[in-house]
Amino acid sequence: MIGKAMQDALNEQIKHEMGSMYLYLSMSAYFNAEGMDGMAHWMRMQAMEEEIHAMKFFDHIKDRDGRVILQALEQPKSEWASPLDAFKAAYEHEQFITGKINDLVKLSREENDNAAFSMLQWFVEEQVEEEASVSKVIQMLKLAGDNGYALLMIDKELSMRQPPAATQQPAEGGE
Ligand code: OFO
Repeated sequence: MIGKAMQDALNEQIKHEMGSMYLYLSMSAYFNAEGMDGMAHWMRMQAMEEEIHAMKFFDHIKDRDGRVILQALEQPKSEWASPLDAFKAAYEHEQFITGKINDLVKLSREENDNAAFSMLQWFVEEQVEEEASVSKVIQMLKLAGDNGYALLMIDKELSMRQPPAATQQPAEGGE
């Protein structure tokens, strides 16, 4: 069974992951409004990935006979100055989330919670990828600058992003 301190911390992390989902969905809506449908698609795929992250924490609590308590989400920002500004904000947000994952790893060590520690290693790796993928887009946007044609090329490339693989979970009790 999961301990109270870890349960509370993971419930908090569900909020952060759903907060990420909400933020990226808001960025997706912003890009749609700006006519950047490829960037909007990229952010929508990212939002789907964040929901999967939240559900990994949800299932970890559930599978260890803990209790999931969902928390209120804040209204995300809805406007950014430019595509670069939005992706920079996404990068900063991912650094914030990396800090939260590191805090959870620290707690798992303090609590001698090997199950949580093991589960969190996936997130440690994932955060490296999360930061790298946003950073790559920032680099491209910096190179493009105000060049409209280059921005449209980036938009086209980001429209190719595939949906996350783990979008299907087996039904409760089934395989
Ligand atoms: Fe869940 O990794 Fe981004 O926030």
